[in-house]
Amino acid sequence: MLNKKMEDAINKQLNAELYSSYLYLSMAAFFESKDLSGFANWMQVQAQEELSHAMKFYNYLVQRGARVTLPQIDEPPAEWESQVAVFEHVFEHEQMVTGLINDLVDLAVSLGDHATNNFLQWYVAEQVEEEESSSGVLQKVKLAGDAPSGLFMLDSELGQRVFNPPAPAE
Ligand code: OFO
Repeated sequence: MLNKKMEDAINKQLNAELYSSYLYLSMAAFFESKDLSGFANWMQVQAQEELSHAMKFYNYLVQRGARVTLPQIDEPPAEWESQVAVFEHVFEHEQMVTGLINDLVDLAVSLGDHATNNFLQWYVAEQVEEEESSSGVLQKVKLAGDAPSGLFMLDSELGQRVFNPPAPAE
């Protein structure tokens, strides 16, 4: 049985993961409007990943006999000044999410909830990857600048990304 504070905090994080998915889908739509379909593909995959992060929290709550709650998801922004501005936003957002995950771990530790602490370690590792991949793309987007050849090549590269769902046991 989960402590009520832990249950509420995980439900809040489930909502934050759904917001992340919504944010990245909005970024995908933004890139579609700029005819950058590879950039849009990268964001669509990112949105799918976030949905899978949300579902892991959903399934954990169910597994622990807790109640899933689904409050409203905030509306994400729809416009950015440039490609660089979008990826700066992604990197900042992921750093913020890392902070949220760390806060959840702190709560689990303070409650002596070893099972939830163990479950959250997947997210701790995932956030290292999330920050690495978003800062990696940010650097490339900065390098490409507004040069059409650089943008074209990067768009092709980002168009290759595919969604790999986490294994059910993960
Ligand atoms: Fe769920 O990791 Fe990004 O936000």
